[in-house]
Amino acid sequence: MEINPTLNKIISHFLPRAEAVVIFPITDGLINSTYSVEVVIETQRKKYILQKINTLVFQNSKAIQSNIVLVSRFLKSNNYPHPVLELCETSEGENEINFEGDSWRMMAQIENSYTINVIQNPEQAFAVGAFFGQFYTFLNGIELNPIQEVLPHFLDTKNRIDAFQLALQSANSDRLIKAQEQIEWMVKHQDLPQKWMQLQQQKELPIRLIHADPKISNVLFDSATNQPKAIIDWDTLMLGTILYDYGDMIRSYTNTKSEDDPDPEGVFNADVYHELTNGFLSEAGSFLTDIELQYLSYAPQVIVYIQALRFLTDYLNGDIYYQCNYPEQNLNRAKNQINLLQQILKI
Ligand code: GN1
Ligand code: MG
Repeated sequence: MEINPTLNKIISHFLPRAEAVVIFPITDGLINSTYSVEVVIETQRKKYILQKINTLVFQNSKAIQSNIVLVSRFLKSNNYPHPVLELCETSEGENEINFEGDSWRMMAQIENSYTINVIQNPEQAFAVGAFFGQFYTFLNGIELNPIQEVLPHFLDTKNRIDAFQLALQSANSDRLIKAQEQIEWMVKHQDLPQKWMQLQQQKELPIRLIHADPKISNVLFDSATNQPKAIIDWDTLMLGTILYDYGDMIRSYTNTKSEDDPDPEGVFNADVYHELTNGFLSEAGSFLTDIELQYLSYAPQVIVYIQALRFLTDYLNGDIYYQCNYPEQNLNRAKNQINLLQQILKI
């Protein structure tokens, strides 16, 4: 295999004695650029993940690596029974390098595993819900102060709504026309996140360490047992309400279609909704407080609404945030989220 010389140079900063033998891109993520790398070190073959961090999104990327190291250490020292992320270090002890203006990092690949983009059945939803519940149970004791803020305003709903309003004002007429139906739907339902914003402003929900991107493609499954094996993509580890994560799990796992499929037919799996919730509560139910339980079913509505708003905003802005493979992908993503939300609102 022809190895890209630039990637090879970057790899050599982390693994000076390794020879890269196989490199291919992994295109699931919407933000960073990711590669699977197989190297030979002396006679041993080993697999890694190499990533170029999107520094337009993650302006303080060093904070990400610092959080990952803290959380990995904490989980290991508390005997968390699953693999954690292990970042590579350069000879200077850095977990990230700057190469020609870009930030790169590498980590060991968690082998004998695979990812999926759609949950296969309600039992699997229960298993993943419980797996995340266990992750939060272990994270419960971590000291929150040293966790750095990676994405200011990420959870700030008002900020998302303001960004949408701005996009409406600056979008070109072609996109405004194509997205008219979705814009109208979002505006008509603008009261939906109001209570959530009030809870945020009044700081009523407990602050915990959350993953903030628990979508299904961020779970590795074991190739032998087909059970959840590891949670990946810790870039958005941050302090916030656990209801955000629960809502995002419902958003991602109940969706029977890919995130850019605009077809409303059968988009929502209600059995997955219930089993995911049962699985999550089987582990996290013991520490959730009354107010968290009170707003549990409200969270998915808000999180899906906000995700639809984010995709629509990016479409109106000309696709500057999410990676797109074809022109109307962000609009299709927004349609998919709205279709899903229409069903979630009937629950
Ligand atoms: C982005 O690219 P990925 O999988 O890390 C986004 C999430 C969205 C998700 C939607 C930092 O996640 O917030 O929910 O796309 N991450 C960021 O698929 O914006
Ligand atoms: Mg992510």
